[in-house]
Amino acid sequence: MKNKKLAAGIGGASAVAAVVAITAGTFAAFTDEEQRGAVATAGTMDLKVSNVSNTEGSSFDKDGALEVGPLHPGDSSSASFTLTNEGSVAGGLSFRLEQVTGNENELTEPEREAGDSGGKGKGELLKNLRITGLTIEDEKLVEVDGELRSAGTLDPGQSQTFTVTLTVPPDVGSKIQNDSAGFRIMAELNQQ
Ligand SMILES: [Ca+2]
Ligand SMILES: [Ca+2]
Repeated sequence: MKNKKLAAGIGGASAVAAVVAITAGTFAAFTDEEQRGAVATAGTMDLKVSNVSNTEGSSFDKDGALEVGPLHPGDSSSASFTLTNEGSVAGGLSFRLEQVTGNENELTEPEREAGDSGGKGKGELLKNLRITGLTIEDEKLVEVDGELRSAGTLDPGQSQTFTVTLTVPPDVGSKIQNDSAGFRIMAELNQQ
């Protein structure tokens, strides 16, 4: 009886989960430490990332950060990837954007003419960049930083492809010209 109670307590406090950062092919999707818990209860949780691709204006670096820019006003760039539940039980999928950063980079002449003074700011792209996808519908990137977004259920063996699109509003002007922004997409599968 005692053991049963203990097991239930552990299950409630830390559900079994698999967490991965989306990264590009050659670097392979690295799996978070949290997957250690994968055998804690009946069934396993395993989340695989594949088919990672980007359109012009964005790329995944080796640390799993999606780097965006340079982009023109009105431009957009997309990244796609496929997630597969390779575990033995269904899981609730959710996404979280982490380590959202921006860079001014080297100030160009048009940026200067548009009134950009450079300095140690984070650049104007980060402030203006909008994101759609992963259950986010055209919101400012900085406003969804760190939020956990639920994306439904993934059954064992099931694959689903996701696309995230970053858009620069057409009216931002030249201040964003040489700026870049980046963030990590974390995908999490939790036993339900
Ligand atoms: Ca600036
Ligand atoms: Ca700038």
